[in-house]
Amino acid sequence: MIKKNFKSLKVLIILSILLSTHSFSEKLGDLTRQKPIEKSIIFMGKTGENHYFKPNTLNFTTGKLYKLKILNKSDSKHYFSSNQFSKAIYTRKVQVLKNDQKISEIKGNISEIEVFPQNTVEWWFVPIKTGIFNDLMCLVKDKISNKVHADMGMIGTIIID
Ligand SMILES: [Cu+2]
Repeated sequence: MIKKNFKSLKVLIILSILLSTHSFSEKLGDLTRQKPIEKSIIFMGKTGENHYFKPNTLNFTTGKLYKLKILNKSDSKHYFSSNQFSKAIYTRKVQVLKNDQKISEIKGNISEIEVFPQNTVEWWFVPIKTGIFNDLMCLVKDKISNKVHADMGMIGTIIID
């Protein structure tokens, strides 16, 4: 009789542990209100010579909140444009900065962002889908070479795992 009670107590303990971890994993709350992980991408290059993303590969993980700083340190305007990436994330907001001060917040779905020379924009988002996206590019036309920036090297890859 005592042995049997011990056995059922064991089963009860194991069950309660399983149930508590199960309910914990279902209560992640508001994913857009986590502490953001900061990442940066810089628009580089010189009109007539080259244009590129630094780095040209970005890595993210689903379910985490990211603050991606997009900095334009070149002499031309550029686009951060990846159709596949924009469909694999949930955007919390885009913040526009001026002299390191916030001057605007944009909310809603964002498909691409253009940043003008010497300016910075922050894209706050949570990746919701995994994938390797090779369509990061800028299609602005170079005023001297007449080629689009993507053909002059401004392409990149975004990996979400
Ligand atoms: Cu460009």
